Amino acid sequence: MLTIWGGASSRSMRAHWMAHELGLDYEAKLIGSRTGETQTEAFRALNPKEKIPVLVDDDLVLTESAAIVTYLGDTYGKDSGLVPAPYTRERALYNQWNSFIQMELDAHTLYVVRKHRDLAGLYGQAPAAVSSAIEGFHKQIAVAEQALTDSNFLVGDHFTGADLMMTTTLKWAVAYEVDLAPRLIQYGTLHAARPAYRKAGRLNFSISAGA
Ligand SMILES: N[C@@H](CCC(=O)N[C@@H](CS)C(=O)NCC(=O)O)C(=O)O
Repeated sequence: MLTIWGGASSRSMRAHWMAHELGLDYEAKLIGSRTGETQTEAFRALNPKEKIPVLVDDDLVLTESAAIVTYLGDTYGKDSGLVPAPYTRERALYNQWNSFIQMELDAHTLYVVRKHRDLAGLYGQAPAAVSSAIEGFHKQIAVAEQALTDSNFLVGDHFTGADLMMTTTLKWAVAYEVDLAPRLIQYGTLHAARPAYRKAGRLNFSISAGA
């Protein structure tokens, strides 16, 4: 039995979206960030980082949204094309995009805006860090825009987990009122029209994050 813990965030959306792409039967434990639910003894036993999402697959406990997306594709979607086969150039490019998204578009930039602007009450105000994070996001996302000039896909000729990761990140940027180039809006809109995105979104965002 598969379980995905977490809801109401772009990171938990990644896990739910991939599970829906694969048509997996799983239990959704929709706990929200900053609700105290990531600090319970039961949840801390799964993830002492106190963060969502978490995937539990039998005796495997996996954290980190990109790792979850890739694991689900590798394990339950070998023929789906959602995650390129290991030991291929496509897999190397897939890994490159996912590392880039996690570090350059998420942790170093959007998450800094989140912490020091939207959650300044918790993490402290840091206007200079916020403006340099937004500037950094624009610089880095321009690379993705360039790569998507003639293609709707980051890797190869079809939708993969890298497009899933990128789309959730672009939606997050829009929610933060970070301006995006029209090409990126178009790309995000295209992939967000996938039925699995819509179904996962209804589930993931059926709860609210804490204040
Ligand atoms: N690098 C991690 C980041 C996970 C993360 O920071 N999750 C936030 C929500 S988006 C969280 O769980 N915060 C805990 C809390 O605020 O209670 C991933 O991509 O999964």
